[in-house]
Amino acid sequence: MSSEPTGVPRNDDWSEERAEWIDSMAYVLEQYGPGAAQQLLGDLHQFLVQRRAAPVPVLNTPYRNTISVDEQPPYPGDIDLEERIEALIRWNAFAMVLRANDEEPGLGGHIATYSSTATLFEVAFNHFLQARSTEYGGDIVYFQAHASPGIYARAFLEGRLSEKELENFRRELQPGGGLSSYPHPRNMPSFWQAPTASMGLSTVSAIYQARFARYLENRGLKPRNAGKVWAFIGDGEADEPEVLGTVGIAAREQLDNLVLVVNCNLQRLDGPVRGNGKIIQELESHFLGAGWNVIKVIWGTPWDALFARDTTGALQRRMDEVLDGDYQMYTVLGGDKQREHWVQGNPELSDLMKTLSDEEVRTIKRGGFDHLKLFAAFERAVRADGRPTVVLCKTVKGYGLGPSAEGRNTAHQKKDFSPKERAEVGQRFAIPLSRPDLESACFYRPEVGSPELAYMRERRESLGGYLPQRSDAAPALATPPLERFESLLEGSGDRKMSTTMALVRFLARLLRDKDVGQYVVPIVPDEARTFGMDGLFRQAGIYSPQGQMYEPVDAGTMMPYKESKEGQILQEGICESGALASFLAAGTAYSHHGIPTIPFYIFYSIFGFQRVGDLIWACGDSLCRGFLLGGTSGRTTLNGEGLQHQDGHSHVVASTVPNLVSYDPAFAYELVVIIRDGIRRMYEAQENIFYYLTVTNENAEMPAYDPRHHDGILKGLYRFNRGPSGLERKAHLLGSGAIMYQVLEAQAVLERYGVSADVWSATSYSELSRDALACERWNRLHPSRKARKPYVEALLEKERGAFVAASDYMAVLPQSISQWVPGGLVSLGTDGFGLSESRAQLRNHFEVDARYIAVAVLHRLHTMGEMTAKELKRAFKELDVDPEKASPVAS
Ligand SMILES: Cc1ncc(C[n+]2csc(CCOP(=O)(O)OP(=O)(O)O)c2C)c(N)n1
Ligand SMILES: [Mg+2]
Repeated sequence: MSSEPTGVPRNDDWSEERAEWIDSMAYVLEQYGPGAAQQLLGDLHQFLVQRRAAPVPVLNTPYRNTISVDEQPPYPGDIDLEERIEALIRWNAFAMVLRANDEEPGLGGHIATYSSTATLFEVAFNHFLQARSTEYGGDIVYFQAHASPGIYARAFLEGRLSEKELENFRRELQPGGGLSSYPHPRNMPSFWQAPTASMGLSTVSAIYQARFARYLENRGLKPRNAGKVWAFIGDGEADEPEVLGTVGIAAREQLDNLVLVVNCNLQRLDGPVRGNGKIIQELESHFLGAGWNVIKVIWGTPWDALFARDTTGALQRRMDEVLDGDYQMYTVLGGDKQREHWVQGNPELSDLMKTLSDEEVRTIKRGGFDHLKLFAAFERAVRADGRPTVVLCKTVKGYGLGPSAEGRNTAHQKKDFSPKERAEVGQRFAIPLSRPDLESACFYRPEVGSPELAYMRERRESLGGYLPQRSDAAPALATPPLERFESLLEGSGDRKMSTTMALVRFLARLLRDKDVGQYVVPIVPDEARTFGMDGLFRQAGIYSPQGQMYEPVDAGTMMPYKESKEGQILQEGICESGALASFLAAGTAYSHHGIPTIPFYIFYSIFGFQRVGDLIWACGDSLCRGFLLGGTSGRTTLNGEGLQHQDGHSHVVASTVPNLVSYDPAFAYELVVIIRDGIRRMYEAQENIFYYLTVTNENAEMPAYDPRHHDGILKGLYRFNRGPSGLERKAHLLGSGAIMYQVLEAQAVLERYGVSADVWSATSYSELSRDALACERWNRLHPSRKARKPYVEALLEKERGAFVAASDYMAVLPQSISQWVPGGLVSLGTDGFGLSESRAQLRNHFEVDARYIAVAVLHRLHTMGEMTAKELKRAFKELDVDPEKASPVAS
């Protein structure tokens, strides 16, 4: 393992000496074994290190299979039968994509990915992937999304999907049900375990799933009954930062329950992944560097004999130097041309390859289509001890689909197979259908009881049942009653606290709760101190599979940094993707393990939706449960941190996730009521929803809980207090989050202008507008029935006066309920980029402080004819509102 040596003598003066060294090494190897040889090399390396002459390590092994022929275990299955089964699956997968497009052109669908990865899947399905049982924890499998037709075709042969369902691939609204394009648990909740269609996310998700399984075991919530996480990904996909960016933790935490299989067909959608290089070698060095086991499956069995005769290493050298772009070319060349390119006039190579006919050269298999090689690799991977394993399998994109697809740059999207090509593919797979049936891509399933179906069934039974298969059987939890959180409900008196502080106290209490405490999983990405959560370190401990092998620097303090094997807090470091993947793992443990863990992931709110929004979308798809908590939220409430920290839009994005319920509470008791009800809905009633709540770091006196507000808090709006009586003008102020305190101040200001303003706490605009839209829809579709009334409309319809809303989020958020507010709603928000300033200055800048709220009311009253222009002008002056001030949106 060395880089290009420098200063090497040019002549061969020292060739004898070199030979002697090699001889000595050979002797040591023979006499004392490989361990001794490695030790000797290590000693030499140390010697060079001391002389500052150590070689730069290169983390690559030669371009050949990691597992040698003599290490290969015997194959436990019937390869002929497995190949026959694979051919049937390949055909049906092919037919599924073609038929969908014959019926409805433009439906899309991909066949080249599955064609490349079919044997990988089949070896895994027949011998490795295990379903959950009483004895075994069960494997969680992430399948390459674009290979889904193959998974469906297998389930069809297994009798788990009907022909009708196959016909309705990508037509999910058809009678009898259809099949989703890609793995989507939400759309096929008893089938798919995990979504994978957004590339890169499956790797980070799989890594953190594997880690979370260990967490559950270490905490005693799950028996140590094994269970692996398998992720099959593409080689092009490996360029996504979520892939290589998160592999470190897998090695650090010794996740030997994780197997990542990369289908290295050397192509992505447009063309080669690394035409000028070698993706397998590149990935090998990344993963070796990160501390993984790396198993390369490059060449098929027919090459073994050639390697055995390659005593000088000429063949290996050629394999090492040929680029992926060339290898791709070989897949489309005839045997003679391939040989020519391969040999390149080298007599040694030419001699070596003489034993193979041109046809043999052409059809010689890559490792990813060789059962023996794949079995050996997977078998080693599942035996791994102390490290995660990546298996890098060399394949061909579009394999078996004929010359118009195989290895072509256009393979990924290829669907336009002529009748002749269809028949050829069918014949290649020996499908016993008539030519017209092959041309119309009919499905084919052998008789029940046929050797193929019997074998498949026997294999799956021996592995615990069919996969993929998703379960949602988990025990329902008893929701803790509100009284358990009394101290947070009774108000803070004249002490001030923030909603973040309230949240932390709530969590501290919840962690001790007899009904749900052990299931709580606090997750934080290196921000616990920011949120004042460091007190929880000692109470709950930070999870670390190694425990704490050092004495923390703050050991003698009240809040030491306490790491522990049984620790409950997941401290993710600065990795929002990883933290969100932990949330996803903890929020789906009810499904994967039957254990209803409740994740509370608290993060800088701006680094949530816009940073890892796609993972949050995947949470929605995964039917994940739990609480996302946007900390230090509010564009003007987080003051000093500036433009890239101040979030005034996460609630707008949150409203785009259909099964996400979001709130922007102002008071501690609202937070308690909302979270408690969330636990009830998700963990007692087992609804497939999850929550997003923002909390702020502005301290304020927290009012006491009035039980009459309970339902209003949850529905999104309730009257917090009434304005003074006896005034001639009326207004209604809707406030949320920290801006509620500006609203309360504005209430007092307005009194001076003869306006009695009621204050309403708007905990959730998105819940209000979802309810209203649902009512409208129902009314539209049922014109002859008694119309339903949106909650917000029913609540406000009898009120009169000016309605003004103010929040720390974009104006569009309150605007979403305007049409159900009498006379419409004037909405003030924080549109525009944030900047560093004091809270007061920021609220002036964004025009959401008490003065601007009051002015908005007065202006609205003026347009309603209840205030003269002169009075309004005077108010502007008194409240020091500059009409020519620059707009915060543009400045
Ligand atoms: C985040 C993301 N970006 C882009 C795509 C579109 N896309 C789907 S498959 C594909 C190419 C996949 O190449 P590779 O990972 O090598 O898999 P292969 O099909 O070659 O096995 C692309 C770009 C996607 N699904 N997700
Ligand atoms: Mg690829």
